[in-house]
Amino acid sequence: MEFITYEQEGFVGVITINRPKALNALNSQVLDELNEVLDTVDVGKTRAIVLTGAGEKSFVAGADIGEMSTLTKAEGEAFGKKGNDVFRKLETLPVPVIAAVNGFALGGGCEISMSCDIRLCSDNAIFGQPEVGLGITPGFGGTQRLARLVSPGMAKQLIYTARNIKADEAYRIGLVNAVYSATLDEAGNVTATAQENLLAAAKKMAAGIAANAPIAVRNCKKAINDGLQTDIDQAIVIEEKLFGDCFETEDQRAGMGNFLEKDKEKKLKVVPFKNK
Ligand code: DAK
Repeated sequence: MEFITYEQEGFVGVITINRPKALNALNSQVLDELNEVLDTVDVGKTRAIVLTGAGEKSFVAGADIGEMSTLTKAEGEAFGKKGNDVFRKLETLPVPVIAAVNGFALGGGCEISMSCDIRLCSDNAIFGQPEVGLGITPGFGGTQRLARLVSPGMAKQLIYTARNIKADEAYRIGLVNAVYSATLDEAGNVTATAQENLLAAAKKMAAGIAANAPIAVRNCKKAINDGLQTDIDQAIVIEEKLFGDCFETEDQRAGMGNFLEKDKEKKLKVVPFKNK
């Protein structure tokens, strides 16, 4: 692949979008490669994924404006579908995905981060949906996911004004869960950059998720995602079913057994993670 790298670090997969010439903007090839890499993730061996962009300046600077500029109506719809299909695949992947947002997350960049389960960012991150300034609407789910993630009023403000926001404001409105800065020594020298701290934190969080029962984590993701699409009565039924399914796993027996035996040494992470 030319623009996507995938590394497996234990139970954690790291996907990096690497198209430095265009600040990691999403063209058709990047979307195709992302689609392919998501298809090859071994969800038996991978319990959490970190998605990031290469370089310190940009996570993803949007959909590729050059490629979009000449699209016809039909081609525009096809491009939108290509992106939406990949983003939906990411959103419904059976393992949690953490977006480590390093720098610009504009348009499609903000949208891909919103398809992930959790967003962390470096203090130079800039979020925004600049599409109306380009004469288009957000086309990779931005109108839908931003309104669900923050509030309809705040989403409308950001989308209608096309105003970019910095990391601290993204944190304030709940778009990101945490912001990471560089670490300095006493003399003021940088000992770890914001991006290094961000990636370390994202991988640590992913490893923490990976240490829990994977089927239970997977079921939680499905319960939250599916439940949010429906009314509370149906949502509770979705949860009941997925909760019940956990009682057919070794993890549930071992996890509760360890607690009842007061066996603190035998943490859940050392038991085999699989269905009965
Ligand atoms: N597309 C293509 N190239 C891009 C790009 C992008 N989105 N963003 C940056 N680049 C390229 C620049 O053209 C430049 O290339 P060269 O000139 O060096 O060849 C290189 O990356 C470095 O960028 P700059 O020189 O501009 O760097 P600066 O530091 O000065 O500025 C910036 C960084 C991120 C503020 C600026 O590059 C910028 O404003 N970029 C565009 C950001 C943007 O507007 N992104 C949103 C795109 S709209 C739909 C489907 C999808 C979408 C909508 C509808 N349907 C089919 C319905 C999605 C829309 C979007 O994402």
